[in-house]
Amino acid sequence: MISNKKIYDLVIIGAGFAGLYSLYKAKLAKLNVIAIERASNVGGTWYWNRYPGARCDVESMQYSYQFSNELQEEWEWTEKYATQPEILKYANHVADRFKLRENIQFNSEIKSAKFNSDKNHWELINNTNQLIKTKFCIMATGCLSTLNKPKFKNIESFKGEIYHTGNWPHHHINLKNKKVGIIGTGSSAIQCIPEIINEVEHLYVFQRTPHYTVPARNKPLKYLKGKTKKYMREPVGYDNDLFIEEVKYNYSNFRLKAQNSVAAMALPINHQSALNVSKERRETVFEDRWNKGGVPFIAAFEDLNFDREANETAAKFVRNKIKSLVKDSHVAKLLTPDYPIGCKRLAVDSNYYESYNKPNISLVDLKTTPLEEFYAKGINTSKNHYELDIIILATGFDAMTGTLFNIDIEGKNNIKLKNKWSEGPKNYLGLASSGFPNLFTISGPGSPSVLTNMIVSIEQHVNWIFDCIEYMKNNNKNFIEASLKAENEWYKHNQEVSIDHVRSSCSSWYIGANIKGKAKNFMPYVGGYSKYVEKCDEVSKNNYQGFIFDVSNK
Ligand code: N01
Repeated sequence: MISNKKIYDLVIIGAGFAGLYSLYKAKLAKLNVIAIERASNVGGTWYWNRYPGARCDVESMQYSYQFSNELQEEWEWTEKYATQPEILKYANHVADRFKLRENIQFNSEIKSAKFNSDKNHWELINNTNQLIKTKFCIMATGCLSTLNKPKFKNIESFKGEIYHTGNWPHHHINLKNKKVGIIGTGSSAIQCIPEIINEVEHLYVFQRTPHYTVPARNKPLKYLKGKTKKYMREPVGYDNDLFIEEVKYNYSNFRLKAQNSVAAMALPINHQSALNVSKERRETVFEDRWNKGGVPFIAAFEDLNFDREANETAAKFVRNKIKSLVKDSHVAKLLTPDYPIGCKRLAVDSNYYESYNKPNISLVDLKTTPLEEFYAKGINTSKNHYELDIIILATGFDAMTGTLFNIDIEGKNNIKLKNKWSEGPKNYLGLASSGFPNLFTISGPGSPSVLTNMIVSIEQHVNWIFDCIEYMKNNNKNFIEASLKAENEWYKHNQEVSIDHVRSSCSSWYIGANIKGKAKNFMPYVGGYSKYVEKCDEVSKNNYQGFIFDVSNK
């Protein structure tokens, strides 16, 4: 399908949610477009992350596109939090409904993208050495799409099976009667452990740092299905009692609430300070949020993300919950984090802590007994040998920049993106980087991205990019890139807003701390989604202030 003769108007790299919507917009704009996808089908992160228990922790009624009213009216989610298979089915439905597949080249991985300054276009090369030329390039490559595979000593000597949660096989993995080890206790492991514990003979959880998690309280969604509607209530977000028809009836208002929020998500926010209420009141609020479930726990009080003392009240509440839920007090202690809650991304679970009360689970504390090496039959820590049939790496991702760096991206004057960003990802609004004309990143570092409901953020980015391309067409502009000044200021602002935020108060993938040798900078924009959108809109209204058009490409 790829043509190496023509020069495309646009090449989109990736066919996850960002790639699919970009493709939809490109076809609407009648651009000569192709999307290149390394997988054999659409879905991006939901194509790869098919480990047992994988599901989204943003409500399905919000974790879905809003660009097509018909689409959001006709699609029927079945659970409050959709499972990975259901989300993948949705991505496939979108691809079919809008006839997007005809413009996607599957099983094709872009290896390099170089700007040809003589010919003024991008030249991309894929894994089969095909050359693709294009005027514009959209990196819809995802933020969590390159695996973090730590170099464990002697890993190759292990004779059993090894799987990574982020690249789970498409076939069924039989865990019955198997001794299984799982390394890592982040969101992926927290979802996976309660699922596989019921199957395995024994599960060894190798934990370096405990993670905070709150119960999801997932449930099937309720449909009126022709039953008489008593009244149509206004959805706040994360309401447990609403019928789907009520949400759909009020969908535009509901979506507006997300648009005006910090995390692009409608959820109940309490504007009180945790420190300005009585201890009893505070506990009641936390208890209520804990019982309702999900990420609104961290919005129980307005200052949990900014004030360490306020944060500590929420952290203490969860620590007490761990103590009450996990029967073995030593295990409970090991599972208890000592850093601020919400620093590492708050996980949402179904029976995670309860899993540790089962007889066939052992928690291995890597802090006191470090993992030394793999061997033919399993894992050696400094204290024990663990004989295992299967090892699951739930060790996360080289987030936000990993996939961009895996592609050899070279802009004007032979500048490589990897070199330019060696001390941290510098760009303007997370959308474009100086020296890389007509190359856009979707939900890249420098944008709210992973701190928000990703689908809302993706749609906002894609809309902005296509408005920009339209503006360029109408104003006879051929090239756009961020100005160095604007990108330096944005980067500075990005770092400033993160300094006092709880998210930058511990070591996490947000700051690249999980990857050896990676620059330590807070990558996503933590200033809030609605403020960010205001800034993007202001920039476009002011003829793309901070961007420069048609400067020499040499
Ligand atoms: O990865 P993580 P994840 N030796 O990086 C440990 C999204 N997501 O895949 O904390 C031993 O959070 C590491 O330990 P430590 C979500 O945004 C969303 O779980 O570095 N252990 C940690 O425990 C999430 O934040 C959903 O000390 C090692 C774990 O591996 C992001 O994906 C569901 C190690 C990695 O945790 C990543 O989550 C799932 C080593 N050498 C994921 N290296 C939704 O619900 C790493 N670890 C939407």
